[in-house]
Amino acid sequence: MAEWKTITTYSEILFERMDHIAKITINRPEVRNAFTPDTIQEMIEAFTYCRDDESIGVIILTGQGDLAFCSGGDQKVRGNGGYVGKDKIARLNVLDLQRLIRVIPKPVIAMVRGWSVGGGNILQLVCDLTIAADNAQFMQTGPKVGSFDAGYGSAYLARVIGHKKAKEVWFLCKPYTAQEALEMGWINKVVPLADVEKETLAWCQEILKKSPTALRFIKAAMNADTDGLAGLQQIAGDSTMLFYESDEGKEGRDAFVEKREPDFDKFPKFP
Ligand code: S0N
Repeated sequence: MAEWKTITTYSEILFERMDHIAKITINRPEVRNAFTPDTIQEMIEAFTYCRDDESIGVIILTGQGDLAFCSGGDQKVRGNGGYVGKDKIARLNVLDLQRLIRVIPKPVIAMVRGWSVGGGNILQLVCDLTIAADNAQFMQTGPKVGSFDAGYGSAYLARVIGHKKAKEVWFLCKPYTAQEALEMGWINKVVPLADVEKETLAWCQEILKKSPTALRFIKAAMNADTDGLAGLQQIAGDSTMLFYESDEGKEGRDAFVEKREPDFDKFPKFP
């Protein structure tokens, strides 16, 4: 088994790395890795670290133990306007985390063992890829427990598995096996429970051999198709980043700083 090293110690998640791979583990197995606003805040901090660290190329999101990836929002801390953490403010900050996973310009892989339920299953959905153990089960419970995700959890789910299936998932609230989820295109691969981390790491190693800029643009392009102007903003920002690195981009900056007219004539006008 791989040697993981702690990056930062948190109270509700584990945050580790191995070379260029980061792993974020929801660490509340006693409640099937249900999340509180504090769990989410810790995950936001860990994902932000991964985004900023140039040496991290791929991120794994998982849950502690074999019984659950995540069982969604912790119903025992659900207040009247959201989930209540240490600061006593009712929040739905999992929505901020969903956006962060979408915009982080590096592949994020959900590694699912056991239950993937409710808001936890939406986190799995918004990850770029999902590798599941053969004991994984996928389920939405919102209409049973008085909640729903009408954003990525519904509209994006319909894009991924189709409208009829997405409605079935939400209207019936029944569990689907890993094999059924695979057949729906909800996840990428099913492997025996004992092999799930080995397989996930093998996918990470393959991804790490690829051009990070190419991966960044592919992820942004696929998200732009579903995220409207926010998706366009992401891919436009990525293009600006590349342009800033070019001699043509630098000429504009340098001319301003040197108080002279820019000389853009020397740059090719490609067809
Ligand atoms: C996960 C299930 C199927 C596991 O069943 P199993 O293995 O039989 O275990 P249990 O005995 O049921 O559970 C073991 C212990 O864990 C506690 N527990 C489990 N899940 C939760 C939970 N979500 N919150 C709090 N505690 C949980 C059990 O209570 C038990 O502890 P004890 O023995 O002490 O009672 C099964 O447990 C299950 O069905 N769990 C509930 C799943 C669920 O309904 N989740 C919530 C769904 N809703 C959301 O997630 C909303 C998310 C959200 O925040 C949101 C907000 C706005 C917009 C979008 C979203 C979004 O969806 O993302």
